[in-house]
Order: sequence, then C-alpha cells, then structure tokens
Amino acid sequence: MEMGKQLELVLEEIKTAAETIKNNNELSDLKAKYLGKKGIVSEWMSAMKNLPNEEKPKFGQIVNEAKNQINDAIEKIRTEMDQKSIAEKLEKEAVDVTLPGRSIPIGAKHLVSQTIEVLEDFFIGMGYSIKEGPEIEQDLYNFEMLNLPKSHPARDMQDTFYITEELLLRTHTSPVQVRTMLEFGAKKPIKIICPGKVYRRDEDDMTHSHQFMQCEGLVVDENVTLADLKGTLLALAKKMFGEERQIRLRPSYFPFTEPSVEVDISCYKCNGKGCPMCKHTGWIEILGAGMVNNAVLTASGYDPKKYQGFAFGVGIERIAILKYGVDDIRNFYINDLRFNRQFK
Ligand code: 2NL
Repeated sequence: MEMGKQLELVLEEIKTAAETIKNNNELSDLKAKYLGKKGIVSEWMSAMKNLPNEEKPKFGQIVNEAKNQINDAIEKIRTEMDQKSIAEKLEKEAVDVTLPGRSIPIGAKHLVSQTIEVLEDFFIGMGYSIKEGPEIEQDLYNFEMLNLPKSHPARDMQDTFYITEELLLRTHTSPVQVRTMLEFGAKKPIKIICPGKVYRRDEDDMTHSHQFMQCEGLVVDENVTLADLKGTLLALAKKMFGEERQIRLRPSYFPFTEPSVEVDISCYKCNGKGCPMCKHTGWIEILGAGMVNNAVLTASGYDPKKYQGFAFGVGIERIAILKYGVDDIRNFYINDLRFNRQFK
C-alpha cells in the first residue's frame, strides 16, 4: 500500500483508539505500536535502504513528516487526557468559598483562676515563689504546728471535715507553709505564696461555702518587721483595687500570728467618704495577717531570736466578689455559663 494511504489509516486508527484509551500506560502502548521498533514508521525507514540514493533524502523527509504527524496525534490525546483529569480533580476538590466558617468554641478562664493569676503575678514580681501541697492533710500540719493544740479553743473556730483522727481536709493553706519551713531545714529565708482549695464545715449560703480558694503568704528572714508586712499589703491593695487605695490595720487574733491584724482598704466605691458598699465606714475588710507567732517558728525549728516572719491569708472569692460585685458566692461553683461568660 502506498505510504500516504497507510498514514491516513494510521491517523484514523489513532483517532478511534483515543475514544477508548483510559490512562497513560495504554497511551504509551499505542505510541509503541506505531513509533516503536516494530512499528510502521520503522518499517518505512527500513524500506528506505532499497531506494535509489537520489530518492532517499526526499523519502526520509516524507517519513519524518509522517512520524511527526503520528506523534502529534498521540500527544494531542495525552494533552486532552491531562486536561480532562485536571478538570475532574478541580471539580472533585472544589471548595464553596461562600460557605460561612465553622466557629470554634473557645473557653475562658474562670474568674477565680483569673484572680489567682493576678495575685501570682503580683507576688512573683515581688520575688515570691509559689508552693502547693495536699488538700488531705495531717492534723499535725493543719493545726498542731500552727499553735493550735487539740485542747485549743480556737480549733472550734474552724469546723473541720475529719477523715480520721489524724487526717482531715485542710482548713487553710497554712500546712503548705509549715511543710516549706520544715523542708528548708529551719535555715534558709522563705518567701512564698500558697494558693489552693480549702474546706470548712459551713452551711452554704450567699457568703459562705464549704470549699473555697485561699492564698496565704509567708516571709521568714532576719529583720522582718510589721512595716514590711504593711508595705507589702499596701502594694497588694493598690494592685487589686487601684492606685488610690489606702490600707489600715486593726488589731485582731489568730493563734498562728502575734500580733495579728485585720486589713481594710479604703472604699473603692466612695474613695473613703462613706457609702452603702462600705456600710458608711469608708473601709472594707479584705484579709487577715500578722507576724508569725514565735511558737510557730519554734515548732518548725526556726529560732525566733534570729528569724522573724510575717504571714497573711486572702480569700480568693472574697476578693473577686468585692472587685466584680458578685452577689452570691455560689455563682463561682455552679458553672452557669451566663455568669462565667461575663468575665471572658
Ligand atoms: C484569714 C487570715 C491568715 C495566716 C493566715 C499563717 C501561716 C503560717 C504562719 C502564720 Cl505558716 N500565719 N497564716 C496568718 C494570718 C492570717 O489568714 O482571714 N484567712 C482567711
């Protein structure tokens, strides 16, 4: 058959094959069939050696031309196949950019946690370390070593959840401080705060809870005085309730401190002039404190002639209640999101 006819047939065949070819492998097979070693183009090439020399260049040119046409026809199929698969992929992976985004619910810190963090930031800035300890405590650390022997009437002040005769739910975080004094071997100075949960056998109401958070502080060193305590608490009052705050110390009693004081801040509502908030006194009680009782220092091995200390105890919820005007302490524990979200 004449070569031109053959080429026409081949191109026709390729066109038909294009309908059924599914992938690149099949296309390569098709390409090999015509352009490979045993393909028709090879046949044409070998026919060339039988031609007279003067016809060879012309014939070679024609074969080359035919070869290019076959190649182009196959590559056209490849391009179409590629384009089709890209189009399919694009359609399959299409994203509707007009869909609204999915909102990710983000939590927020509880007001009690926020308040603890403000206190922690303040005291870390003053060079304190944070110490934590167990909520189930020994009577020894919770009472005995804090100058509250079993016979002491002040123990009745703290109605306690006892687990056994000797084990109880701590009523304050003071046992953490006792443990620290023992850990420091009664030699090194101490500067710590102890935030944590404490338990009292109270009837729950608007202002009382059987469990709440407390943050106590303890500084033990040589030459520590009540003036150091007062300066520290004034700075704390300013940090928590504003730079204009003043404090006043009133004499009080705690078995573990002597002297003991109750600390008031000048009313942040009326700035001390007198209003319903401060019951027209100009002052609001925020915490208790004092100089560490010599009996407590001695029990933990610190020599009161060399070392003195001051300590204080803050109720976290009380601070938050005052600062944010919370009317019921139970709001902190029932996890009503409408309450919690107000402090996001
Ligand atoms: C309050 C008053 C206070 C302390 C806690 C303390 C701890 C050690 C030694 C001496 Cl280890 N004192 N803590 C001192 C005074 C007051 O808390 O009203 N808490 C709710």
